[in-house]
Amino acid sequence: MPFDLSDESRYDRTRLRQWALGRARSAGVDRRDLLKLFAVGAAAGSLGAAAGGGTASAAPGLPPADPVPRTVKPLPPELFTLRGTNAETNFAALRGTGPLTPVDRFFVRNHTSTPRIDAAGWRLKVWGDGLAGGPLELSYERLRALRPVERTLFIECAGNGRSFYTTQQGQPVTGTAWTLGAIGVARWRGARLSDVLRLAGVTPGAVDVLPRGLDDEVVANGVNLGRVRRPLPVGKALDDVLLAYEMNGRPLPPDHGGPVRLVVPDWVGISSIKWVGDIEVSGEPLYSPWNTDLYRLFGPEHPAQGSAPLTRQTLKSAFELELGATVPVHRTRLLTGRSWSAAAPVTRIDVSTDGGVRWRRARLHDTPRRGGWVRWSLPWTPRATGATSLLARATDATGRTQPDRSVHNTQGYLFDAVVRHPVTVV
Ligand SMILES: Nc1nc2c(c(=O)[nH]1)N[C@H]1C(S)=C(S)[C@@H](COP(=O)(O)O)O[C@H]1N2
Ligand SMILES: [Mo]
Repeated sequence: MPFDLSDESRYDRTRLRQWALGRARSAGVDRRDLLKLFAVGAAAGSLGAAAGGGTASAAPGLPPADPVPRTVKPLPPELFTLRGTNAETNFAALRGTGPLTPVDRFFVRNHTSTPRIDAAGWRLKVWGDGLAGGPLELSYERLRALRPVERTLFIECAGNGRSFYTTQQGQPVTGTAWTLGAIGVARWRGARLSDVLRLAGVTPGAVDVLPRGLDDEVVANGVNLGRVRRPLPVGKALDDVLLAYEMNGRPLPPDHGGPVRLVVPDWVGISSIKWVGDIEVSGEPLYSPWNTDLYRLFGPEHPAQGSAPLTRQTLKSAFELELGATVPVHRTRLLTGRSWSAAAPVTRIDVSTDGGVRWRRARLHDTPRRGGWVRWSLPWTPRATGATSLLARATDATGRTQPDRSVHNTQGYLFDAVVRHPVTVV
């Protein structure tokens, strides 16, 4: 292998250099189109909103209709908050549920809409110049016949918590205005991507692996970005990535990528391509909009040409309570919540019920484990009426603690600061 791209910081540096030199090949989108798109995107405000509604056409002369989620499962308002083509899990609806997010309340992030794909007719095609031979085609049955693995892992959108850049830090960002519910934890069962790549004859010269979804092409501001796809460095692809066909013990449901999706542990949600139809294995670096202009960090606090493509998620905490909840004074209630980190198990959660003056340690309800979250609780008896903020601050086994402020980026990714959760005591 020319570079060891399994080392994330090494990967970042290598890729940055390749961008600077303009060496990475554009996978299907003209570079000038992308530049045009992002010029338009900046003027129009949010690419996230535009990309979401891009395929919904309106009558000539009329503004496009507001996009809505087009899912198979119902999205009742008790469980979800709808945001464009997406549905955010209401954290309050997780109260009393176990360590896995039930499928009926797992968030949905769709660039367009959920396709219906029949498992019996589905094929996975693995192809490209990073293979020793010709393409490999696998049926659902053949994939299921490979050695299965099961893992409990979260999938979290890179933009989870984005709205707090604006509401808490006063900073503008583009994209879906998630609060903290663009995350879910599930038990995934599937084949190892590494087994499939070896079966396909991956060579030592392979550099990037590009899975592509079978959902509709994404059109944003009149530019067709093609199907959703984002290259993975071959080191990650051969390490711990799953081709999942079950979620929480049942066949993978349509809204979460059924019949088969990638699950890329710890990495930003966009890596975990749903409804995967083909995988290109390339001997040279690959581009897609999702690793060039999207899912990188831009802004004054980042390198002039932007950061390297995002890899790992960050560290967060959320209360299982509505934002702006009303709670009765002098009555003891059990505050509950969840914390998670992509770097290491979360080992400690400190909670403040007075806007951050005093802190108490919460009780953990799960054994801290990498890739999952821990549930925690703390009793609280409000003593005075009025507005206050609840804060939860997680620390993981690497010693990393949620900061008071997140470093801003224009697209609002990787929010990691302690959220000030407003409540009113009456
Ligand atoms: N094919 C395809 N894969 C996709 C997406 C998509 O729109 N199409 N969205 C991505 C994003 S941005 C996220 S955060 C996760 C969301 O997974 P979920 O909808 O199962 O929660 O899927 C990723 N995989
Ligand atoms: Mo995402």
